[in-house]
Amino acid sequence: MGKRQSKQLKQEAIDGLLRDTYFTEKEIKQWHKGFLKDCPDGLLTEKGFVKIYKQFFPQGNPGKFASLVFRVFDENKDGSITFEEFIRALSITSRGNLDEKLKCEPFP
Ligand SMILES: [Ca+2]
Repeated sequence: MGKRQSKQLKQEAIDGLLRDTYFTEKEIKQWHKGFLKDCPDGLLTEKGFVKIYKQFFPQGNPGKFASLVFRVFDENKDGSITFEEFIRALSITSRGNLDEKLKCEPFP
């Protein structure tokens, strides 16, 4: 058993994300809450990612595309996506229509 990592989002992590993305602090915290709900370990696997991605893009069959996007999200190529990697990628891929998505509450 490894040592238990804090699931709390550190203020410095939030500050970094505020700098690198267009999300507000409130949005980041909201996403973090939803992220931990789907990924209690704080790490998103490819399988979990495909599941979330399908919630975003329910039309069509995004399975294969999601796998591709997962590799882009996984910046350091360690096979899992951290919350910070997730938010950075989300900021890039969903720019422009995030408002609508947030209104739909992607993590009910
Ligand atoms: Ca990673």
